[in-house]
Amino acid sequence: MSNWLKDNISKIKDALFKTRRVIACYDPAEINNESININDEFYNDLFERFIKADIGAELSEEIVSNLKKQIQNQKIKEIDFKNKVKEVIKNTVGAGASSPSIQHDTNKLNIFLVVGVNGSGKTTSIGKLAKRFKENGAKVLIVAADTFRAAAGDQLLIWAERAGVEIFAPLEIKKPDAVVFSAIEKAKKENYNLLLIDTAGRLHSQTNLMDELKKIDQVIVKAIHELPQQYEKLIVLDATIGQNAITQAELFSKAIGLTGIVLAKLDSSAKGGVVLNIMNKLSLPVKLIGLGEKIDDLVDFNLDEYLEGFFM
Ligand SMILES: Nc1nc2c(ncn2[C@@H]2O[C@H](COP(=O)(O)OP(=O)(O)OP(=O)(O)O)[C@@H](O)[C@H]2O)c(=O)[nH]1
Ligand SMILES: [Mg+2]
Repeated sequence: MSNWLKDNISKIKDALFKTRRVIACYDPAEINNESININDEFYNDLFERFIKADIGAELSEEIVSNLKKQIQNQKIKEIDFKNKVKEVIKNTVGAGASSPSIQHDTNKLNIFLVVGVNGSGKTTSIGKLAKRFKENGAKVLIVAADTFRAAAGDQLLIWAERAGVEIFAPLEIKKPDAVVFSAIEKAKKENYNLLLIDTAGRLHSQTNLMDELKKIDQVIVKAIHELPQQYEKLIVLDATIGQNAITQAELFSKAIGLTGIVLAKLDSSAKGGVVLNIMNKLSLPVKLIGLGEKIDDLVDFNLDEYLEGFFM
């Protein structure tokens, strides 16, 4: 196993500590060769733990019922049981589990529009992405399209400085879609190849804000339709809110059509099972997970690594 992969898994394990404590029917600190007694009570308890971790009722039921079919013995070694659960989850979640990682194409203009409700982690995730893609050779421009809140630009500036990239935050332009239009013009002129667009933390119940978002989307589609381009519409969801994340993704998806999910704050959440629920319920890939507040705390989502951190 490469060092990079080892680092990743240990980060994910740390981040999923709280969720793991909810899930584990045994002492998570000890993986041992003891046998555990599998009976109906055990399965009921497991089901409740899945629910607490926000895997969702339907999916939890399906996983438990598939487990019952596969584990005939009353007694099974803990380690074998954990491996079985991982395998069953993987098979139950199925095709939605493959999440192509997020790339920037050096021969294209790459535009990542980042949306989500207040405080979900948009600005932080943009800072993290900026650093990562800069290191991969992209010419990155962070675009401050949250023109509603005065402090939003300051916070973005701090992240741009941390990542060592440029920021576009013209004070004279008041409309978010106009900021985005100008940013694309600037990108064309100055050969930026990755725009990371930060938007206001709009409450999905506020239709005027959703309308603003639609306008931004239209401006982008119009401005880039003849360019070689990659356009990603990413929603940042807060993993600590569990099930509500699904409703949010559905609403934003309806408004602008999303291409992927960034699940932030997995480290602060005891509801990390929501990843599985999201993959099962929405046909949207979880592309990235946020594992902390620091600039390197964002990794590509990989189901195997995640399940490793979830149970081990
Ligand atoms: N622990 C942890 N905290 C995070 C993560 N991502 C973001 N945060 C914290 O969540 C809070 C909100 O993050 P922001 O990036 O400001 O959220 P936002 O969506 O831009 O918020 P608005 O602009 O107000 O809508 C900050 O305190 C971040 O440090 C993460 O992956 N883990
Ligand atoms: Mg913000």
